[in-house]
Order: sequence, then C-alpha cells, then structure tokens
Amino acid sequence: METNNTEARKIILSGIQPSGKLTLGSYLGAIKNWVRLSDNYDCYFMMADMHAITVRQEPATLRKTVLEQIAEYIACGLDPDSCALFIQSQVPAHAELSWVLSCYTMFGELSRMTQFKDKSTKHTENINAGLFTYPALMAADILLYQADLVPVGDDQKQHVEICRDIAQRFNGVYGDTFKIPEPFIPKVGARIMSLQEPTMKMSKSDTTAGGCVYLLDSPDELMRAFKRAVTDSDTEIRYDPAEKPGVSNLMQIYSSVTDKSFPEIEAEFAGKGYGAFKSTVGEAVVETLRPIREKTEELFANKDYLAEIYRAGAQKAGYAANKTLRKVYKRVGFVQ
Ligand code: ATP
Ligand code: LTN
Repeated sequence: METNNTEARKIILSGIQPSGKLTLGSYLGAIKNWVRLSDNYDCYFMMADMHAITVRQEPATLRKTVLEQIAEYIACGLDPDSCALFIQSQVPAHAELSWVLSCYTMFGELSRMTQFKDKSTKHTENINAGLFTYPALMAADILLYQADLVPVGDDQKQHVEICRDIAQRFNGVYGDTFKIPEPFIPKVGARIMSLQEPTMKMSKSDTTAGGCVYLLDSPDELMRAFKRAVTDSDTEIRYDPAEKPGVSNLMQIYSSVTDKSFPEIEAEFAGKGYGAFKSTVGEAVVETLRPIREKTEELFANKDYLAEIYRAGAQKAGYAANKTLRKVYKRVGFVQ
C-alpha cells in the first residue's frame, strides 16, 4: 500500500450502502467517476454498512453484499494498492465522530432531507432515529478524511451540502478543523431513471420488475430489460427529459457508456425506430458490464484476497480518520 508522496495530493472519499446489488445507476452516477479520478487523488472508498442498517437488513445477506461490493469496486477498475477500500463499521472513528457531529446538526435541517422523507414514507413501520440522523454519520465519513471532493450521484448532493454546513458550523465555533468538501457530480449519468418508470430514480431497493439493471446481470437479463424499457408512443429519438423521459434516460445511459454527445446520438438514430435504438443501448451496456461481471465473479471466489484488501483498507483509513478524531476531541474539550 502506498505510504509516501501523498501529502500534497487532494483527497476523495465516497461510499455506497450495501443495501442490495449495485445498479447501473450506482456505476454511472458514482463508481465510474471514482475510477476516473483515482489516479490523481488520494482515495478512500467504503462500503457504508452502518448506513445500510437504517433500513432492516438480513444479516447473512448484508455480509455477502459487503464482500460482493468490494469485489465489484475492484472489478470496476479501482486499484486496491493505491485506494483504501474499507468497510465503514471496521473504522470506529466513523461512529465516534458521528456522535459529536450530531450535536452540531439541527433538527430542522435534518427534517428537510429528501432521502429521509422518501425512506420514512416507504418504511412507515421503521422510522428509526438512525434514518433521521443519517446525514451526521455521512458528514463524519467525509470530514474524517479531510476530503476535498465527494463523487456522488445527484441524489446525494443534499447530503454533501449539509455536511458542508455542519463543518462550517464546527469550524466557526472551534477554528479550522475540517476541510470543506465539494460534491463532484457527473454531467451525464447523475440521475439514471428506472427503465419501467422513467420519472423515478433507478434504485437498488426498487422492486418493480425490469426497472433496475444490476452490474452482475447476465447479457440476456440486460438485453431483456432494455428491450422492454418504457419509451413513448412517438417514434423520434430526441433528448427532452420533460416530454420524453424514457427515451432521454436511454440516451443518458448510451451517452454515458459510449461518450457520444446527445446530438451525435440523435443523428445516429434519425429515422430508425425505438426497437433498434433500445437494442443498441442494451448491447453497449452489455459490453461495458461484461468485464466487470467476469472480474467480480473471479474475485468473489477468493475470500482471503478480499479480506486482505479490506483489512489493509481499514488500517489505512483508520490512521487518517483517527488523526482528525483526536483533533476534534481536543477542540471540544474531551480530556486527552
Ligand atoms: P438505496 O435504494 O439502498 O437507497 P440507491 O440505489 O438509491 O440505494 P446507492 O447505490 O446507495 O443508491 O448510491 C450509491 C451512489 O450511486 C451514490 O453516489 C448515488 O448518488 C449514486 N446513484 C444511485 N442511484 C443512482 C442513479 N439512479 N443515477 C445516478 N447515480 C445514482
Ligand atoms: N448516503 C450515500 C452513501 C454514503 C456516502 C457517504 C456517499 C454514505 N456515506 C459518504 C458519499 C460520502 C447513499 O445513500 N448512496
């Protein structure tokens, strides 16, 4: 693991909840950028298992999903020798700083969080305190590493903003303690929509058949989902999210995996029907995901290797995190 020459480099932290299988949305909105940025930054990428338990998880499934997620991170192109890939619950500083920050986070601002409102509507039987204070834990995740950038999809922007507010509030009381992070959101692919309900975000926990495609889906499953994707009764392939959400979503996906611009895509499919368009998008996704799926399967079979990675990751992350935590404890007046 790299230990030198990283002082002057800027820092990235991001994470994904192991609350289900990773989707094409998690890849295009977040992981693809992690990989792109990882050569030039000092990187910390975590499996946010402490966040995942804000919604009930089956223990054996959670354990499996965390391991699968590490394999997927590496298969997507993250180099475990230069990035710290770690499991959030294995770095206790996250829970510790989260408590301190929750004392600098206001009830009113937590009440405005869209994710809390959505998830408490979806899980009416379990509106727990963790679901509500989630942004304080996410702020701890980010601020522990003095991160400069937080690459996420559009839905997480509000959580990065509240993290900035908490950090500024704390710095205002105690003097400069935390770096103020910036969200890094892709221009294309920041909000991939469900293939069945293109006005709703594609989400791991969506149970609508065919709405979501997963990184580990087989080529057949992917092609079926794209061929059945909802479009409209028109025939024109044109980027217009308000009037043509289904077609525009497929264009976003195609643009994100091929780097073609929207005008280029419109020209490519001028006069061609939706059938040909959906098949071409499906094929492009199949080819993007094929090496990821194959590599994940290979890595997932080697649990010892994965354990080596997350142990080394927790050690590297713990070292950086504890430095910040000690500074915070001193600032608030805890006896050293
Ligand atoms: P859950 O359903 O458990 O809330 P999710 O699928 O909505 O999960 P995650 O996979 O936890 O979201 O999100 C991981 C990262 O991927 C975050 O940075 C998030 O912003 C991004 N992301 C998730 N879904 C999408 C999407 N549909 N489009 C673009 N980015 C997304
Ligand atoms: N809240 C994010 C996951 C997450 C995260 C983070 C992202 C937890 N901690 C820190 C960026 C930085 C989600 O639900 N996708």
